[in-house]
Amino acid sequence: DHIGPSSPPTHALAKAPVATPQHSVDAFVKVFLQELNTGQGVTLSRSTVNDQYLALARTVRQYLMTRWLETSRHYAESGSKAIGYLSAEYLLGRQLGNALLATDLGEVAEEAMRGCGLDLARLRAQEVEPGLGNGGLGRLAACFVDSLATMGIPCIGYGIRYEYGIFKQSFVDGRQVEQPDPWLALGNPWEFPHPEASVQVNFGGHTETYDDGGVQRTRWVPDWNVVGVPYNYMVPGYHNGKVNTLRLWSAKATNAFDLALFNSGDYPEAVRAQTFAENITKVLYPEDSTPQGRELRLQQQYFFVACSIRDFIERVLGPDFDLHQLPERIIFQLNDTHPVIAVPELMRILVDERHFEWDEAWQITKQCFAYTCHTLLPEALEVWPTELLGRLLPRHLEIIRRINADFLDEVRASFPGDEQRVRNMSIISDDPNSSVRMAFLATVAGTKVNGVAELHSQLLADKVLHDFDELWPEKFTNVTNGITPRRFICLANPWLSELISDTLGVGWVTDLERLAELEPYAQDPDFRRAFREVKQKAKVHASDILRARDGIELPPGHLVDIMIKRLHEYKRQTLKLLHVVSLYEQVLSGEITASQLQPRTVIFGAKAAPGYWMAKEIIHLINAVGSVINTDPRLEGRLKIAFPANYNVTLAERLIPAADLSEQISLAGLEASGTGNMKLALNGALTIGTDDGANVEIRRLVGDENFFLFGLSEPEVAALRDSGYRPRQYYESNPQLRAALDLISSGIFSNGNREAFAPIVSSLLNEDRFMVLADFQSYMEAQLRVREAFADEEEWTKKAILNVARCGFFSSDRAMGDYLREIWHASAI
Ligand code: F58
Repeated sequence: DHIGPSSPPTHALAKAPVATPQHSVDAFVKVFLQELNTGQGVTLSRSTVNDQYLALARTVRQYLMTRWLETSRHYAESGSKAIGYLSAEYLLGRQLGNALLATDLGEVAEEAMRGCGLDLARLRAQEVEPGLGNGGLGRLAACFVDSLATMGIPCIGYGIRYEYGIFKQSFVDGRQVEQPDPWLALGNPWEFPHPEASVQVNFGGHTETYDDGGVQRTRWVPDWNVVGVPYNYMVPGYHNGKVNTLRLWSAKATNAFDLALFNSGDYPEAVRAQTFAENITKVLYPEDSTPQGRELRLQQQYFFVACSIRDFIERVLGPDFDLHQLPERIIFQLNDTHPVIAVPELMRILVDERHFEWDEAWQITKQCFAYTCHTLLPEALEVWPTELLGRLLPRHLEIIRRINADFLDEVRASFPGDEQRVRNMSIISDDPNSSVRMAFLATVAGTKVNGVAELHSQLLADKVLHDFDELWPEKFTNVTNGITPRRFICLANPWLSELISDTLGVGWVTDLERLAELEPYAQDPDFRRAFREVKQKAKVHASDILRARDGIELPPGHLVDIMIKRLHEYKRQTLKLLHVVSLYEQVLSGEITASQLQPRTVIFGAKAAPGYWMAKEIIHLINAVGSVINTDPRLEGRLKIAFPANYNVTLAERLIPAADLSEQISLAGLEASGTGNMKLALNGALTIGTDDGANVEIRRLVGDENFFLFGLSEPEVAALRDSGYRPRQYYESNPQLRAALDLISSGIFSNGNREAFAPIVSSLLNEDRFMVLADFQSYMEAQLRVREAFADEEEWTKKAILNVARCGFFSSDRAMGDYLREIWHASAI
């Protein structure tokens, strides 16, 4: 079998796939009308926009189909090493535009639709984006599979087909309200279910030993199971005729499971069983950064990983494949710890099912995994209670115990007598309750462990996984994240793309370092004017979108200041807000006049985890401040807050090109990388940021003079924490800060209710875990530098152009190149 959409045909005539339709308007119209008539069962005149969108999507799909089949056949024949990207999240964004871009059908489709009396943009707007991820981690996975397809690397992305993606956010009285995201409700033309390739997944029960012709073996006797149905998605490469596969698993009840109950006459119970099974892939957990140790989540993790490994071994490689050679054919990249249960699963298959010796199985397994860590927050490191693991996956817990025992022997051999170290490094911890530390298991099993930006990788090796770095320094490496220029420049910013292509030719799209050739144009007044026109068009477009979507007006001529990311205290949306409140307070108190304000609109986009109370309070405060300052005539319309609800990939694509200023203001040492920072810089926004995550590398590349640095450095944060941080000191000694906080406490943003935001203020004054108050002064000063720089239009444009020209490094193509060389040891075929 092979890595691809279907099994190979046996009939000779069926060997070659059908031909791709012609790349012409007429051919496109023909396929479109056919899809409308025979696919949707309607005529053009009676069709709805949804009919038209679905037929259009299926039309574009036809142009990819042959390439998909060909790609998978080519990979299978080459027998080369593939990447199995294991990720519980893929935050894909809309598919249609990307497929049109990859196939270069944009203009053909536009004309074809016009010929049918339809508007392509309107049909594109009909697509509901697959929001199968929370934030950066899920979006990174989507960028990576895009790059691998574009580079012609054999890769299967494995994940979960959640029936409900990340919740829809709305605001009621300024507060976040969550609604389910039924993204599949109107039909999904981008997926191909393959129920015939379903996989059974077991849970629960116990283990037993038995005698197998004189050999003592262990087997798992599970007590319930579900079926995983694969849904294949196309991952089109850009203009290269390659289409890779993303395989997402959906849970269904097994027949045996409900039939037994059905026969017993208990029909409702049988249906309940089905619901129970299908619950596993029902919904994406909306927690970012702080995973909750919920049983269903562990079920999801094991479910998709068991399906994926079984699929690769039995369907891609086939039943005759000698698993001794497994490391030559696959490397599974663990996107954070969520898929780490794959490690004991592969051991179980090798030892219990294929009867490998333990040591040999371990040698093989260790070569098949590598681990990427995406956090530094201690509370974000996943741990599973052994009680839960043992109940759900008893055999896996036994295997983990044995891996741990062998590993601790190795630690003792390297550090004799150091039992404290042994306890610190144990995969199974007893503090406070017996639990499995998944990051440790991943580190022990992985050939490599990487962080996602230089600073983050450094801190991982020095702090979070320091003992492991001492034992195996060669395991630790860095791969700085990247973003796909196809979606985040070509699709999101057609105006900038055109300017770049007119200047450099089109090669930059797959070779982003070529943006460096733009550097001399920063000195060219004509180019700068053209560059400003690009920004202006993007602002007008964003403003049209915000008006239609949210009824928000973006005043023309404003500095567009953007903070888009999940709402989390460590990311410090409150620091941004204190800046706005302080400017307002300075006008109210007469310290400055409104006319001294640089006209500016601050755009926030952020979802809070539904259970994260403080994050939701902060959303409420942002909206409350917005509704007061946006209507206070004393500000003369020169300071605005825009907070469109339901920030998602689609909205990101609209906002990013319009940004002048990119807010990357996390407390140093806590943002692993950030990727929004890269998208914004590549679209010509200047960054105001701390020395954190990939900001460090952005600043080094663009130069200090083109970046607004502020705040404590990571070592300064650590020192301040050690010396005993007292936030109230800053409040007491900084009048501007005090006035801003007092204004919030005054009730002005809450109809006189002085208690409304007391929890936020008191948390800042009394604890301030993320040192907002310590960085306030430095942030205000950096914003003054922004104001000054923005006033000089020509100089600002130069800086913006240099940001674009110097950020080619942040392509996910480069990141994939790094993984291939340093971790995967695989290449294009
Ligand atoms: C993010 N992590 C990091 N986690 O915060 C960000 O700095 C980094 O750029 C990005 O990964 C890509 O490396 C992140 O998005 C999650 O969303 C997890 C979801 C599941 C629960 C735990 C957090």
